Amino acid sequence: MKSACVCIIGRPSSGKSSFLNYICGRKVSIVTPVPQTTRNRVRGIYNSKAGQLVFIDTPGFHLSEIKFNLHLKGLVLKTLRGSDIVLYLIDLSRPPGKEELTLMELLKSFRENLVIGLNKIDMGENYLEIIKRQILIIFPEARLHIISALTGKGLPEIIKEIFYLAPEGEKLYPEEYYTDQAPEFRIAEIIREKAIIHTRSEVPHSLYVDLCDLEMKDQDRLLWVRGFIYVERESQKGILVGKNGVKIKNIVRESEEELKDLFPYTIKLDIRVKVKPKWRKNDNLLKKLIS
Ligand SMILES: Nc1nc2c(ncn2[C@@H]2O[C@H](COP(=O)(O)OP(=O)(O)O)[C@@H](O)[C@H]2O)c(=O)[nH]1
Ligand SMILES: [Mg+2]
Repeated sequence: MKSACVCIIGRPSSGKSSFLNYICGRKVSIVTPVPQTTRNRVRGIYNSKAGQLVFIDTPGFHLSEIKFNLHLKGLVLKTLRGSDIVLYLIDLSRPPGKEELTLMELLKSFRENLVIGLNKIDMGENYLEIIKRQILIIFPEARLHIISALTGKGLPEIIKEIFYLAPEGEKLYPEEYYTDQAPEFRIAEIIREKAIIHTRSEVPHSLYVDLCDLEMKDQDRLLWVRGFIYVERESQKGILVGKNGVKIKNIVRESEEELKDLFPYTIKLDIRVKVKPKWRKNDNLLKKLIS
């Protein structure tokens, strides 16, 4: 029996959360077209006859000195150090650039336990050769896999490779688990995903969701949830609420719809939008949100 903690690392939008969801067969980590969506270490659990892999999704590795991003980067480094295996995902649809090279340098010291996934092959091979060449300079014996987290191509092979590297060990979680996240966190994340999908430019990064009240009713058939979406400015609140409250209503409706698939009980949401100026500069709040 094998068991390992696998840290998924890569630039923003390389497909880390998509990979995790495909492997777990369910949405464990939210996915949007907006880079820098993942703010936490989200664990997804994969069980098979060979053993158990606990994948840890991380925020995208992004070069930036903004306080918010420094918190995210700190979290990535901490997760890397605590893992048995590193799964490094590279986006094949974009040229590698400076950020990718910095990341490769950083991963040098993890080369013994590194598996590399060249993701989004379904979008074409434009950068495949350039990226391969660059990897082979830094990691001459790289364990390379060409994959698609969208179609599932190459995923059985990469899982096999990860098991090959995994140490012998007992399962860390019961077999029926596919994530270790509390319902409250998962509900807040689904709401955040819908809010991000419905807004653009600076709004997605300026919002966070805080649930203040969860109450089980109807003999465990209905969970009633009250909470807030916080933004930084009045103008952003206006965008999220929409004309006659249409947008926030849609966000709530779509969230409730998706939550049906994730929980065995119905979830009713009562969500208001509130302004909290400059929350992204508040260290204590960042520590709570980015963990
Ligand atoms: N075509 C294609 N799109 C993908 C693939 N993997 C991820 N994406 C898309 O890339 C975007 C970012 O994905 P996400 O998983 O959130 O990336 P993360 O920031 O690394 O977690 C989303 O729009 C995904 O649907 C893939 O294999 N093929
Ligand atoms: Mg992500």
